[in-house]
Amino acid sequence: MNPMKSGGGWAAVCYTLRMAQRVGWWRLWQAMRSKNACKTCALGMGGQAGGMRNEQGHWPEVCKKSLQAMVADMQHGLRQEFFERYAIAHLQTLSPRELEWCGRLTEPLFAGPGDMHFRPIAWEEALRRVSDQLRGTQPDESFFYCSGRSSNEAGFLLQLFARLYGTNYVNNCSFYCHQASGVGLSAALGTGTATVTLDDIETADLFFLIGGNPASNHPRLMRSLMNIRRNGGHVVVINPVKEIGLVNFSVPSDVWSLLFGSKIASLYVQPHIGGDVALLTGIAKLLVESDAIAADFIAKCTDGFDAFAGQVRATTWQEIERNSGVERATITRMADMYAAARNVVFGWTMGITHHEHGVANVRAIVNLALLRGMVGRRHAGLLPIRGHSNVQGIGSVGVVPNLKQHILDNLETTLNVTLPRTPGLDTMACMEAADQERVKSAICLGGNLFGSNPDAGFAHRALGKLELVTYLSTTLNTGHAWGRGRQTLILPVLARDEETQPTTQESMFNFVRLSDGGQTRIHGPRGEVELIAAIAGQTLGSASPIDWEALKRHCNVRDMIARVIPGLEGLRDLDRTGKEFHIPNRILHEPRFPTASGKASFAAQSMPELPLDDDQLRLMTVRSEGQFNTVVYEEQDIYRGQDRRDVILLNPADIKRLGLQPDQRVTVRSCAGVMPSIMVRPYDIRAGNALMYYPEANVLVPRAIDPLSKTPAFKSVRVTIETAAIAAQAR
Ligand SMILES: Nc1nc2c(c(=O)[nH]1)N[C@H]1C(S)=C(S)[C@@H](COP(=O)(O)OP(=O)(O)OC[C@H]3O[C@@H](n4cnc5c(=O)[nH]c(N)nc54)[C@H](O)[C@@H]3O)O[C@H]1N2
Ligand SMILES: Nc1nc2c(c(=O)[nH]1)N[C@H]1C(S)=C(S)[C@@H](COP(=O)(O)OP(=O)(O)OC[C@H]3O[C@@H](n4cnc5c(=O)[nH]c(N)nc54)[C@H](O)[C@@H]3O)O[C@H]1N2
Ligand SMILES: [Mo]
Repeated sequence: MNPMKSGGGWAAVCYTLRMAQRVGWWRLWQAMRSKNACKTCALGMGGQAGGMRNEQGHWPEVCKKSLQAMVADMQHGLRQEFFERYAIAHLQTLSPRELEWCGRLTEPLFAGPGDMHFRPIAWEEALRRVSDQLRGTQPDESFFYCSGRSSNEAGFLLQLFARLYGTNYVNNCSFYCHQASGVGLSAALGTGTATVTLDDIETADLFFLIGGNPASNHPRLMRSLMNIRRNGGHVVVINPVKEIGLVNFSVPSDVWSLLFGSKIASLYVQPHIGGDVALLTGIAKLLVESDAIAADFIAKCTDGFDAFAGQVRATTWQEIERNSGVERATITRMADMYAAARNVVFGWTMGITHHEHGVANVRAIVNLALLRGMVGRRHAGLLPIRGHSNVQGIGSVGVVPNLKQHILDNLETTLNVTLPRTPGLDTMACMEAADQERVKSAICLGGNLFGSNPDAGFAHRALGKLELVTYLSTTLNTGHAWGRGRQTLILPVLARDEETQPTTQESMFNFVRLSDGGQTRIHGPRGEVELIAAIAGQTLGSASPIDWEALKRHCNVRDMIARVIPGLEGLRDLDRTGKEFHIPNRILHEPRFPTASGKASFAAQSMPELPLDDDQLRLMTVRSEGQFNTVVYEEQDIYRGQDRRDVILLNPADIKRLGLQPDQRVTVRSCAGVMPSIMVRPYDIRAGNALMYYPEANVLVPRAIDPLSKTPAFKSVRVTIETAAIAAQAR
């Protein structure tokens, strides 16, 4: 089947066969079947129901990314000779893909100032180096970053350690991801996560999919979208790019769909990058002006409607069409579909959050949902489609700069300790503090802070000023090569399905999963919890009010979480009962909202001004099908038909207007950086906009952030394109 006609399908099946060949069929089958939450996106597969099973119990649910992640973890261990042979300068020449496939990290590694190579050191020395650094500096001279793949137990322990050590400089990758969703939803509804369950989605008759590409990034959500269409419902896609898998997708676990493909989008609308507020305001305007609104619900359950409606009425069609790039006729079609639907779910991803107006985008979605009473009942609601498999859990257990007051109080009374009250710092603020030499060390639990950061040149410089950067990682990544401090430590850790004790994770539907762990595949790495407890014990010493040895046992950590984090009480008996659970009071099936007034709020949003000069384009930086964030598994992007990553995708009209040719090499420039030798490729993207691949394109992304969520505008970079001819003219 031509991959350009349909996403998923045979390509995914063939890939699975190839991967199985690589590590052995039986080993891979066993690994995929084990009772562990899936490691990739936050849809929440696996756990006690057994691998490859979703929250509705459907089997087999498998996607390429979960296989890739599994196969990468099943690699051989890196040998000592590797680091003797290859200098850091050599590691810097390797691509993210090459680094990932070097093998698993097995020994602690260290590089000091002037060292040309990482060298293996003993665990004892490694632990001593971290604790000496922390003991020799003030608490607010260190920050703690956590990615979203670690367990609840590890995340909780990391933030507990940081706070007992004395700092609130604790954050997670959500600041570069869905923070705008958390901030926007909390302000509007009093809760920052999904209001729906997986069942609600499939019983909806209209799904708005805004700014996301789940065909590649959340493939198992595609079954739900397919089911909505099969039941006679509709899917409206809002995306500047025509993502082929959102037009037609072959769900590999469904025979009919695999053979013939499934239509996904009923209507595909391509606004300008950043044009969503305008587009959604247009839909709201039509509904308000034709009175197609849930007047009763609005009167009883919401506030702020009048100001919102006033602003929407006052906004002109000219402004809406110019700002969104979408014609009134199309917006009218969308409004008609919305008005005709009974149960509507709104799902969104990074196309919404990666903007300086990310929170405004989220509030615009909530406004639209409230207009027709689509929040606070079954079969309808709001779904921020989360990224990392446990990013939501990491936030729930407190890996955030500013803990909620009641959690802070609980921690203090339960543990009989006093915790710092100084304001915490978000991720970008920590990076800026590093650059200004206000902090001296960083501890990173997973992730790749260098690779995920905007302005790669800045990230390299800022991390380079730190006295010590400590990474707890499973495999090598560009951060180890380019995100080094004056001294750098890499501590190898186990993946969740290798842990000797169970761990827990939380899905985007607020469902807490228990992962059994598994057998040691590889000798050397340590469990994350064990390691954090060891560092904490050694740093805080015998004066610490906490028995860190006891906390090396995961069940003791779960018990502590259950005592201090409201909603996670179910963790206490989880080991005994195996009973996974929904966190209470998050799914909103009743029109009562956990705000002070019990009501949900509308908030008028002004349309962001996004000016472009004639020779400029607006660039989004996105994922390909063959990567998971900064980890690139394959160079090609089969869905977008690209065989390489050093490309810029442009509308054919822009290629012509700018006097370019397909496959021509150009230089792409922004205010943050320059990327030479990038290949021009035509693509179905709204004219005036461009697409490049993250993480490479982070060279071009400036550090501008949304003031409310502190999230960088990864999807909105003003760039110009230079050809050799232009460069010669300039000379
Ligand atoms: N295979 C794979 N799966 C993943 C990941 C991965 O890297 N690889 N990463 C995980 C993580 S951490 C996350 S956060 C998610 C990310 O999942 P997505 O958000 O789907 O990922 P992105 O590639 O960032 O793509 C965003 C989509 O938004 C569109 N877009 C860009 N700008 C705009 C805009 O202004 N408006 C609108 N309406 N759309 C826009 C793009 O065209 C693109 O289709 O995926 C998770 N799952
Ligand atoms: N330009 C641009 N930049 C972006 C984005 C974008 O769309 N465009 N997206 C942003 C988003 S949404 C996100 S979430 C961030 C991602 O930012 P991060 O979460 O910081 O980065 P990842 O690439 O997911 O981290 C991968 C590394 O985690 C380690 N790892 C894997 N499994 C485990 C484990 O079980 N335990 C531990 N301790 N380590 C493990 C491996 O060493 C691997 O190399 O990037 C952001 N940056
Ligand atoms: Mo993310």
